[in-house]
Amino acid sequence: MGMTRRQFIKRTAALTAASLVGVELPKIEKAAQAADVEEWHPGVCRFCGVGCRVYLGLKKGKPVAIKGIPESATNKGYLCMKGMLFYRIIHHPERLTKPLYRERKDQPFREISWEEALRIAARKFAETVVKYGPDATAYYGSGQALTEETYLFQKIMRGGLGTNNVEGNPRLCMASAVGGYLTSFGADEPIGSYADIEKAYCFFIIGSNMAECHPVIFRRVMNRKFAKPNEVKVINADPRVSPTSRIADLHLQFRPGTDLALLNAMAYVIIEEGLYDQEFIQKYCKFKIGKPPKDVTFEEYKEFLKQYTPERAAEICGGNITPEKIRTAARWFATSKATMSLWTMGINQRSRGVWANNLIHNLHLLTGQLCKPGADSFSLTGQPNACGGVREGGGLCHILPAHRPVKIDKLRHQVEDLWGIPRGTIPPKPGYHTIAMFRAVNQGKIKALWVNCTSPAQSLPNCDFYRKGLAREDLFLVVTDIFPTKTTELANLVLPTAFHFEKTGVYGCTERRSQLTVKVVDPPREAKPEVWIVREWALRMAEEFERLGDRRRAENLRICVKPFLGKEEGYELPKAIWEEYTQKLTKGRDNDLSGATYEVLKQRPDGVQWPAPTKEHALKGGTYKKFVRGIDPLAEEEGRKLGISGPYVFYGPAHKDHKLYLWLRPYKGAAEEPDAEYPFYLSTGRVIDHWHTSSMTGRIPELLRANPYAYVEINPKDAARLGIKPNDMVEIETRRGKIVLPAKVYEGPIQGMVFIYWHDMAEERMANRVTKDAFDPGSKEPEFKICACRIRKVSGPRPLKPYVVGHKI
Ligand SMILES: Nc1nc2c(c(=O)[nH]1)N[C@H]1C(S)=C(S)[C@@H](COP(=O)(O)OP(=O)(O)OC[C@H]3O[C@@H](n4cnc5c(=O)[nH]c(N)nc54)[C@H](O)[C@@H]3O)O[C@H]1N2
Ligand SMILES: Nc1nc2c(c(=O)[nH]1)N[C@H]1C(S)=C(S)[C@@H](COP(=O)(O)OP(=O)(O)OC[C@H]3O[C@@H](n4cnc5c(=O)[nH]c(N)nc54)[C@H](O)[C@@H]3O)O[C@H]1N2
Ligand code: SF4
Ligand SMILES: [Mo]
Repeated sequence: MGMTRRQFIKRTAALTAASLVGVELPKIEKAAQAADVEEWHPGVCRFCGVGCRVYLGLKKGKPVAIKGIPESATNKGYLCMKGMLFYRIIHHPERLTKPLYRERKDQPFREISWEEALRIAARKFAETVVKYGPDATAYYGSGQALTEETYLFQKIMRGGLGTNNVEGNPRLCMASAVGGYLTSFGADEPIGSYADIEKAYCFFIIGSNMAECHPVIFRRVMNRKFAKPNEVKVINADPRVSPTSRIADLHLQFRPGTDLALLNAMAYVIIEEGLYDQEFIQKYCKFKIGKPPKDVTFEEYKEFLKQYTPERAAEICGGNITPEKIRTAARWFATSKATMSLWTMGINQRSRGVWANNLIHNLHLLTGQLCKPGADSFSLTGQPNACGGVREGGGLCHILPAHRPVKIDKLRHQVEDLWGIPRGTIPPKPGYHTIAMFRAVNQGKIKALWVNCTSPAQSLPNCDFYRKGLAREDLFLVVTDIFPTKTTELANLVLPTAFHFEKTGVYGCTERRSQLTVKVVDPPREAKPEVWIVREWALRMAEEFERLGDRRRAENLRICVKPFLGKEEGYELPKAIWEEYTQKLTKGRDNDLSGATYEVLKQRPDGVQWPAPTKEHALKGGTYKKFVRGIDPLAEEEGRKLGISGPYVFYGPAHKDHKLYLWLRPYKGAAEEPDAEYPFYLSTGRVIDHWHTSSMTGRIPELLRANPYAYVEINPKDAARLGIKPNDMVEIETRRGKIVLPAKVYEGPIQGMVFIYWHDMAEERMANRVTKDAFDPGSKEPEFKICACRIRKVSGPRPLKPYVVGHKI
């Protein structure tokens, strides 16, 4: 018997909802069974920072399905559609499979051999160093590269060439979270784990659309809420109603950027109503202001907060914010048995991103909602390996591997000694941060740039401006990717790389967890793992430096690659790199992973959470909660050494006094606020089925179909005023440029704000052609979330052509 119409609607609704919250769709599960999978191989998902564990299913050696691993600590078997479908990328017909080269950017590419390609890259980089100095070269990498890849690239740039021009897209993403953790806790990365979700009683979700961007973790939050609907409270703070808001008991909707006032007002209420934890504050906290930081007293902090009474904050915030809502949020936060904050780009991608992070941490410090089960100030990481590879592996211009600031002599010398290169090789000055790096490209100061596993031509704010620099004829641009992109369009040399499961390596997800994915299929044709590419490039650079008379660099390069010579690239080479990084570099640091060898990671497929200083501790899974004695071996050791009593020891490397800092941070608006000329806030973000530039998800029909092109979300009141109806074409104009997209009219964004997703690769809809490249002065993270625009209805047909499939180089 067929379905009745009602049953059909119900089922369709259930499937749509399922896709939004990351439930395994029964249809796809059946497809996997129907595919007659012969072998299942464990690994981790290629996409977001949740770090779901997956099995890749092979039939006759070909990938045919992916399913979740039920006993996994991260995803408990659940996956979202992106996770289920990324096996399609493995043998995708549009993969790059041959090195491509052109001398000039106005020429067509021609296929060349690997030997030629490596020689050209080596010669161009070596000549640039000799002629213009090492800082005329740069590496720009990714939170999606494996840890082994980021580590080796930065080792060659720093130890071999002698430059700290090592950056990556986590600057666009996590830098403000890093800044927040370092200044508040003295140590990067969250204290707790996902396991806290099932123990939390209040979720404070701010500036995060978890339902679409961390769907499987959102599912765990949702399960927790539904299991105890009255006891567990969910607060969602976002200028936009998003799919995440659906489970909120309280939705706080305000003008973009004003959450700094909201957070201070919550602190005000917590103090005024006596909801703070005096003992926790006295024992563990200090109050700080300014730069350089000055100590202040609790009384001074109270005085400072008087500017942010709930009444005053409600005025600043606008939207649906009332003093009573602020009080309710503060009470729930402070009085719940355990409160967990979760945030992402709505907080980080702001010109006051670090401050916003500090203000969230403040609430946890005031209330002691930290370190106990279910309580944590937990930043969600976007990319699968932004934490493991870039934050920990030394992938930013100011940090060396294992959380060592470049400018601290002792730590820099440690790295030089461990690598066996002369002291003084790594310069003490940090390199260019991302925006500075691409500005330097525009100014012709960088002459040779290697872009790996990211597409800055599309993902940088104000990208038209930076594409001018990337297009310069005097810039030699190498791009390693698996597909043609907006960035390969501007390259001289395009090198095809192996994809996930076509190579071996580790991803470290949001909760300090490192998980190994072992190679199970060969890369297509001539595509190669990056670790092989870097090693071979470095060896040839050594020869070039020799030829150019720079013996010192030739020698340093040889020393840097020596431990990796002769190793087979599919497994032995990454293993040797991981061993060097963990055994030598992380040993004795707060992210000690020396117990987590490949053997251990294979025995513990769930991976290991650092600190894991011994094999024994690693085999137990590592550390679920940092700083807690009895759980964290480093807390135990530090506590004993320093004679600190009590349950917690805050040994964060950046705070020598073992204290946590509460910061006095005022409300400040965005770098570009709406005005008479550009009266709307423009914000940009994501949808569930696409990934960033959509170079990958745009090539998977099931994912593309739901969102074939970007649209602009407009509040119905604004739309009515401007005569805009659903699906009308709307021009968005900022001081940078114009794009045209179809309208989606609904009660999502607050009045006066429009929101677009930035995945679309079509020139006429590319979001970053209009965003602003203002950045946080502390973290240098760009303010993707806020700029000013004007909008108007324009005539013209809807775009019916999806944007990626068929995109050729
Ligand atoms: N499906 C999918 N998932 C992904 C990704 C993807 O591309 N696609 N990318 C991954 C990566 S790298 C990242 S960084 C994460 C991003 O994950 P999220 O940060 O959750 O996603 P976004 O859509 O960028 O922005 C989140 C929210 O910030 C809100 N926001 C805008 N301005 C403000 C403000 O002033 N204050 C507050 N409080 N909120 C504001 C927006 O309304 C939006 O709902 O997602 C990861 N997961
Ligand atoms: N307007 C706006 N812009 C934003 C943001 C926003 O919210 N709004 N968010 C920012 C954030 S948080 C982020 S993280 C960035 C992300 O921006 P990008 O990093 O530029 O975007 P991706 O599409 O993830 O790029 C990854 C590239 O790596 C390639 N690739 C995949 N697998 C491999 C591999 O194994 N090896 C190599 N070498 N390449 C591979 C893919 O084909 C793709 O081209 O964008 C930022 N840009
Ligand atoms: S939630 Fe993230 S890690 Fe999990 S399957 Fe989806 S994209 Fe992959
Ligand atoms: Mo990100």
